[in-house]
Amino acid sequence: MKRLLITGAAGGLGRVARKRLAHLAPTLRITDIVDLGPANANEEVVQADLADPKAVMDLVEGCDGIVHLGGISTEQSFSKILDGNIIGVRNLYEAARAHGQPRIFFAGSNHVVGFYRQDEPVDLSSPVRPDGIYGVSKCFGEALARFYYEKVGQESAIVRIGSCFEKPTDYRMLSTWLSYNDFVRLVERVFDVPWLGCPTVWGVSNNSRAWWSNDAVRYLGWHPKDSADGYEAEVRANNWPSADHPLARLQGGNNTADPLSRD
Ligand code: NAI
Ligand code: 15L
Repeated sequence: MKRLLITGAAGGLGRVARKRLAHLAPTLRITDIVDLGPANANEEVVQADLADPKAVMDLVEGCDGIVHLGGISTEQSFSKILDGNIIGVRNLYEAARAHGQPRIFFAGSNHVVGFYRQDEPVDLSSPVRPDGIYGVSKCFGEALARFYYEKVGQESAIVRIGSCFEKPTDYRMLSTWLSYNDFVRLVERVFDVPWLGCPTVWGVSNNSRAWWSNDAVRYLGWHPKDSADGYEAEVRANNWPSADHPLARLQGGNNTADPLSRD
């Protein structure tokens, strides 16, 4: 790979990607809607709105891999979600189509299935049950990725990320946590594997409380090494919900209780 594009590079995962994925290509092109500061030696820095089709065309030109982390990552107004997660994703896939179909790591979310109970088995054949407009927008992204695969052979990994933070900080994250190390290893596999196709991957570490299985994507050779288990005592001491709390009952946790977004 000669040039890797990282969108959302100013965000939580984008900062991890910027720092830890530089070995994947001699040049990183990093972008965000907000200022990213000065470029490092191996970087091209571009400030752009994903909702701007011309800007996204220019961003993707010359890239042979894309880690797509940009967009709205929480429940917010529909207009913001429309720009970042719907128009933005469509712009990205159109730009990829125009520029040689670089492989795409698409940051999807567990919130596409947020309304399942935590004791309900969920697999890749389970209907989506998004828990907010944010989750609905990630369903759109998944469907679009799949559509471009079926239609023009665009390869993408649709990664339903659980909770990718420094460490698990609540009861639910003991199931959903994805460590930064495992995230980095997954991105590496997505760009290393000879044939990717368009798999859906649960972005979750090796937590014994995890609800989801990645048996269907063993061919990726991704073996998450970290686990939330070691944090259980700390979480129990600080933040242990009652059994009827959304954090303990539903896969989407507190997002399921967010007010309905109306604008
Ligand atoms: P974040 O909110 O920290 O970063 C997202 C970045 O996208 C921000 O820097 C923001 O400025 C940028 N952005 C927003 N709208 C934009 C637009 N219209 N044009 C260009 N850039 C725009 O989110 P985080 O945690 O880094 O997540 C990265 C991706 O992974 C997001 O797509 C999120 O939905 C997804 N994800 C993250 C999870 C996590 O636990 N961190 C869990 C599930 C999914
Ligand atoms: C997500 O999709 C969000 O982007 C992140 O902020 C967390 O809420 C995460 O899911 C989670 O479910 O913990």
